[in-house]
Amino acid sequence: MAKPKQKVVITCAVTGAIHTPSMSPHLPVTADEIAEAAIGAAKAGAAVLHLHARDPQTGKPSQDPALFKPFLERIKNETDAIINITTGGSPHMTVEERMRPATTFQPELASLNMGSMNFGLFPMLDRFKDFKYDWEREHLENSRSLIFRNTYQDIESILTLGNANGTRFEFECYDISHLYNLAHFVDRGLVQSPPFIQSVFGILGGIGPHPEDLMHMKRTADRLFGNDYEWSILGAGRNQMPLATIGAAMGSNVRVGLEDSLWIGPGQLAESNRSQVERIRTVVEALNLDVATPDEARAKLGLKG
Ligand code: KMH
Ligand code: ZN
Repeated sequence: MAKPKQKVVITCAVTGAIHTPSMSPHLPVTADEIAEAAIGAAKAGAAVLHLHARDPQTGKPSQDPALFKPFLERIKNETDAIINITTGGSPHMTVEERMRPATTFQPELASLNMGSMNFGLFPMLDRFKDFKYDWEREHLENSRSLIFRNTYQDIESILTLGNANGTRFEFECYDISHLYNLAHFVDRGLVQSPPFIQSVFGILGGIGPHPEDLMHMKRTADRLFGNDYEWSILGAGRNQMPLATIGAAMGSNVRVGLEDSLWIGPGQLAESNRSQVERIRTVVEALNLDVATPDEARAKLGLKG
């Protein structure tokens, strides 16, 4: 009998807190723009929508729940996609600030960053020179001296919040040590199986984007978690599509979206989140794999629904 085809969960990270409005006219900023981008991504095949909010006037990242509410309502009304709310916010924010929207809305899924690290955004200053708002340049410049703080206590606070609310996690692992941190929390019984591991490649401060880096992450995850984890690949910037393609061919789920890359091809800005979802969907189907529906993704990730 033919083996059932693997169902690949596509996550779309719609706007994030890394890129700034002057970098691309296509980056969603207002609640309507975020809702439309998310709904378009879901229609194209994204089962999971990873969501941040921004100040509608300046595009500055914000964790104010009042800014999440209008787009969450629209997305819930118009799609069946899984809502994944950030607890990473921006590396410039305190952990208390970062937890506010997940505390308020108790989503099915929330991100959880698995270690403290340098988070170097300043190399983008080589490419982007003209900024409409002062905060955009400061956001990149200040990354020379900030730590993206995720202490054991911070991680435990977010895990405790999720466990109380039935929220499960997209465990963002930017380096090998983050997998060991996750294994530590699994051993302590604070993480339910299977953990959904979002392995992040190509952020300055984390593991690089070479295929050998991807292999090392996978081998380490296999050794620590056996078959009992769901793996997903996130490549930053130009690494997005190549690494998602390698990962999908090796059995991973994939994440795309303008949070992680503004591009659809060399030197070519993506005009929408949807276009990146469509591109990776084509790749997944060309690999003779199926794209998971939201309900199939819920079953794979063990979500509350
Ligand atoms: N921008 C990604 C590399 C979060 O929201 O928790 C990391 C991220 C963090 O998605
Ligand atoms: Zn994010």
